[in-house]
Amino acid sequence: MQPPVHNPFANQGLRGKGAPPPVDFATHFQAYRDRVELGLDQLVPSATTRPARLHEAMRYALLGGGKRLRPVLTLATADLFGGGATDALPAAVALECIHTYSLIHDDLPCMDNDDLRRGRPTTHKQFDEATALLAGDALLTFAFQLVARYPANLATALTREIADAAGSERLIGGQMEDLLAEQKADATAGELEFIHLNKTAAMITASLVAGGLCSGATPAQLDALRTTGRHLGLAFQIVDDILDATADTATLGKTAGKDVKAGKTTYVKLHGLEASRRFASGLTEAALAALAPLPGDKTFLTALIESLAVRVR
Ligand code: GRG
Repeated sequence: MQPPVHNPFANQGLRGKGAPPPVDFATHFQAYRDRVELGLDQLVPSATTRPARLHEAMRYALLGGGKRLRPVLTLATADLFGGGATDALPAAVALECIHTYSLIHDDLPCMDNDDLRRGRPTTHKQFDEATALLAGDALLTFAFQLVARYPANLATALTREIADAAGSERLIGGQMEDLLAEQKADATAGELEFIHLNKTAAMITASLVAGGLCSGATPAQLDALRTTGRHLGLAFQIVDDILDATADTATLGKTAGKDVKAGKTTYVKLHGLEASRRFASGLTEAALAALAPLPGDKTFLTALIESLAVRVR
């Protein structure tokens, strides 16, 4: 029998019915992040679970920093619809597990071959390639073990949404086209949009929709979340391209300037810095417009979406 969905946060005040206390954005964001960190720590198997080396590597990759954007989007969206009896935390943790698996695999020598992630050695540098590969596989699989603990209808809906986002036509498909695009001198704007919509926006969209599903959002509200995610995801990736071209490695916690060095087609290469900044700003506005008709207090989500357009890492 599956263990019930555990909620270690029942008395922390940021979930369930009732408006969150009127706190400033940074405090609110940190409170969500603290819930995510605790959820990751408690829900993911301990480092001593056999085989310890595998679980150590999973936890090394997961618990070593990161903005936690996707799980925070899930929790904040669930709260938008009033939270309720279902805890969105396991879904949020599942999304971070899949995101982290994709980072581990992206950093491998056969893909981006990177030494630095989240300000620390990449998982294959800290452990070894085979362990990193397996840790990524295990995180992807664990995400669905977590989702399977929800009641059947919700588990099915979450599985469909998250598996679609992470699958061969979205996250993995975007990564495949990204690798193929690297082999030619110039990708077109259309190819670039396909890559970013799938490699980046799909998981961001699934994070929003998962929060809506946990809180019983209607099909129309889920559609609004999908539109928000599409615009937000594209804006996020354009800002990522801008940061790769303009920020330094220490600030980013990952190798800066890689796209330029690899001659990779990015928004910055195709359109220039100024136009890229305008695109990111226009897409941020579009994300906010799609969010606007949804019920609930949107102060936090609005501020989060706005903050991503001006982020520095
Ligand atoms: C290997 C299937 C597979 C996919 C890899 C995640 C990814 C796809 C590639 C990493 C490179 C990249 C630029 C991806 C686009 C999405 C993105 C900007 C990821 C980084 O997300 P952040 O900034 O990272 O939220 P943190 O570390 O803060 O969680």
